[in-house]
Amino acid sequence: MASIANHPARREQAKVMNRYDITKRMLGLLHRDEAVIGGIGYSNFDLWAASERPQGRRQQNFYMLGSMGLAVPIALGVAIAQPNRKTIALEGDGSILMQLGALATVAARGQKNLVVVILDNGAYQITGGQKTLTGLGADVVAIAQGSGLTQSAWAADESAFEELIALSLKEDGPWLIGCRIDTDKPKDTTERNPPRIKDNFMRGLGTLKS
Ligand SMILES: Cc1ncc(C[n+]2csc(CCOP(=O)(O)OP(=O)(O)O)c2C)c(N)n1
Repeated sequence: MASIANHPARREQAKVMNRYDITKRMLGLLHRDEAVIGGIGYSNFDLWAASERPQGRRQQNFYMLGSMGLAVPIALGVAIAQPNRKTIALEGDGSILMQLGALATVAARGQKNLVVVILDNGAYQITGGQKTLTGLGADVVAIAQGSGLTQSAWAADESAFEELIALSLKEDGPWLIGCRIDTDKPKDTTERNPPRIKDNFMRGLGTLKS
């Protein structure tokens, strides 16, 4: 039976995967108009690149262009406002390290419809590849577990990632899935138009009618 307990809790046990590939795999598993929040950095570039979906479903994506560490807080707000919609935050390791308190907040709320995916390349890649602390011993899954997010694990490989995403969409969260990724360039660049991103997202969630 699929269970979080079958997935590793330590970063060294996770295969280094490709951000675009796993983003595409994740989108392929969405089925009920889930909202996806892409954090600053290349997380949202590859979300943009991988989101050529039919029926305008790109509109259910939000792309954070300005500040680090906001994918989880924004996703939490969406999840609270629309409790019947699963909401996924895609966040880089550098960005989540700036906002660790958000993990304990999500845990304390027990936000059932929230899934956090950490894309850990050990670098602030978009600003030049400076090293982050995850390459020096910080383990975001261990930090998440210590913050009270008991349903946290590393994706050992691509098929384990798909299994974890499917599990997180089916069962109550909150969930946190750690993914080690390489430093390949993203496949596209997110459109730099924050008002349009915001309006499209609100239309996708049904909160803006025009
Ligand atoms: C509060 C804040 N500090 C610094 C920056 C500059 N900055 C933008 S993205 C980024 C790196 C993001 O790293 P990570 O989240 O690991 O994503 P990656 O670039 O590796 O995809 C930095 C330092 C910023 N936008 N906001």
